[in-house]
This record gives sequence, structure tokens and C-alpha cells, in this order.
Amino acid sequence: NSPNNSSSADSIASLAAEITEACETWGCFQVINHGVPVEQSRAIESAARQFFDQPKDEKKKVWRYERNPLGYHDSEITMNVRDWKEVFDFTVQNPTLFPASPDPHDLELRELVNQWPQFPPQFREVCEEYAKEIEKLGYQLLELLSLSLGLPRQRLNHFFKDQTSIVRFNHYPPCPNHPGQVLGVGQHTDSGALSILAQDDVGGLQVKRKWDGEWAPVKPNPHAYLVIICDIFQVWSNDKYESVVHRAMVNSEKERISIVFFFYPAHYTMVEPLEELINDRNPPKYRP
Ligand code: AKG
Repeated sequence: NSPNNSSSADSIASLAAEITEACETWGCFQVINHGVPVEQSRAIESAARQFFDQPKDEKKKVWRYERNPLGYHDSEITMNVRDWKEVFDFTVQNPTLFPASPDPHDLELRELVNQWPQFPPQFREVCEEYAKEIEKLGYQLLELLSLSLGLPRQRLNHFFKDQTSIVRFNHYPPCPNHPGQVLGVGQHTDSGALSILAQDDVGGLQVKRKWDGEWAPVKPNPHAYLVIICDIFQVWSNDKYESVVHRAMVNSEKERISIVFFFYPAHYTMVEPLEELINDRNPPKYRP
């Protein structure tokens, strides 16, 4: 109750109000002064560049496979000939338990284990350190998002005790083809709760505006993260916040890197609209 406490409570409340507005209008927002140390952001970007700079045969040593889809892949494996990118994925809780199939009645679980490349030598350490920092930011954002929905600050945290989150490096090589005909990644929404995206200064990410369906470029700011509302959050909020449709354009001259933290709850989480947000006038729009 000291003056300092009340001014910090006021600034959290006003931050939560700004987040409400951004999520309702855009489904995403940028954060600066986020607390992830700049050395760690630089180290992970440099590790990603060094990894992707290797010949394909080297990268293929950590090629992902069907039962453990972590590691390196490109559109050869996704069969999506329109995606002009290559990817490296690792899980934040290693190993992570994951449903073997999308069928909710199939209870078989798989253990997903990270595949670490030999080069660059500090790759694993840099990734693990970064994961700790981005996870901290994820929890802070969850708290602010809870407040922004008028819920207790810690309301969502327990869903993430055994999180199945993934960090993805996206590398988009320069693409000589006509940019209008090729997409780095086609339009989609993310299936998790939140995505926290870092990008270099090249640009290419676009989000679909909710009010007129037009594509809006996200101005790249290498010191900021873009926080994206994803499908699970849309269900929790019973459509108050909608998952944002986004895509990445290619660049004909420059390569581009983005690093995404896909914040997923535990595999056993039953996703349904939060009961505090439901009433007779706002019945649940989703079944569990
Ligand atoms: C994804 O990895 O799902 C993305 O949407 C990446 C977008 C980007 O690279 O900016």
C-alpha cells in the first residue's frame, strides 16, 4: 500500500488495458524492454545463422523424422512446395511428452527429444539459455493477458506446468522468383496459446487486419518481440481475442531469420472457454 506499490499497480493495470485493446483490435502486439538480455538474443541469432550457413548434408545430420519431429527440415519434408524456408525446432522441456496422434481418443504418448547439431559448438548451450529467458517472458505475458481479460494474474499459469513449447528458427534464403508468387510461409494461425516472435531487420511478416481483411506489414524491430494470440487463447477467451492470421513474404535479395517461441500448455490440458468468461449472454462457443 505504499505510494510505490500503488503506482506500480496502476501501471500494470494500464498495461493490461493496452493489451486488451491490442488483442481485440489486432490479435497481436509488440513488446520492448522485455527483459531478454540483448547478448542472448544476439547469441541465438548468430548460432542460427551459423547453423543454416552449413551445407545441406551437415544440416541433415539432425534431420527430423516421423516419430521425433524435432531438428532440421525444409519444404522437402512438409511437402509444401510454396514454403520458401528451412527450419530448426527444439523443445523447451527436453524430453517432452506429446500425443502420438491428433485423435483425442488415442492416448498413446511420444517422447520428443532434441537433436543437437555439432556445429556451431556452443549451439545447444545458447539455445538452452535462450529458452530459459523466453520462457520467463512467456509467463509474464500470460499474467498480463490474464489481467487483460479481467482474470486473476496467475489464472493461466498452471496449464503450463508440463508445457510442450517449442522454439523454431526460420531461415528464408533470398528468393529470385517473383515475390508475389512465392511465400516464405503461407497464411496460417498458430495452434498454441501464444507465439512470441523475434525477427531480424529484413521484414516480410504480415498480419491480416481483422476489420478489412487487408495484409499489414509488421515493421521489423530487432529489439522487440511480436506477441501473437493463437488458437488455444481464442478458445480460452471464447473469441474475445481471436487468433491472428499471418504469413511471411520472401525477399529477392536478402536472407531473413525469425525465431519463434510457440508457448503450448501441457499435453493433458483440456482446452475450453474459461468459466469466468462465460454467462447466459456469452455462452461457450467451443466444446472442451
Ligand atoms: C511460423 O513459423 O509459424 C511463422 O509464422 C513465422 C513468421 C515469420 O517468419 O515472420
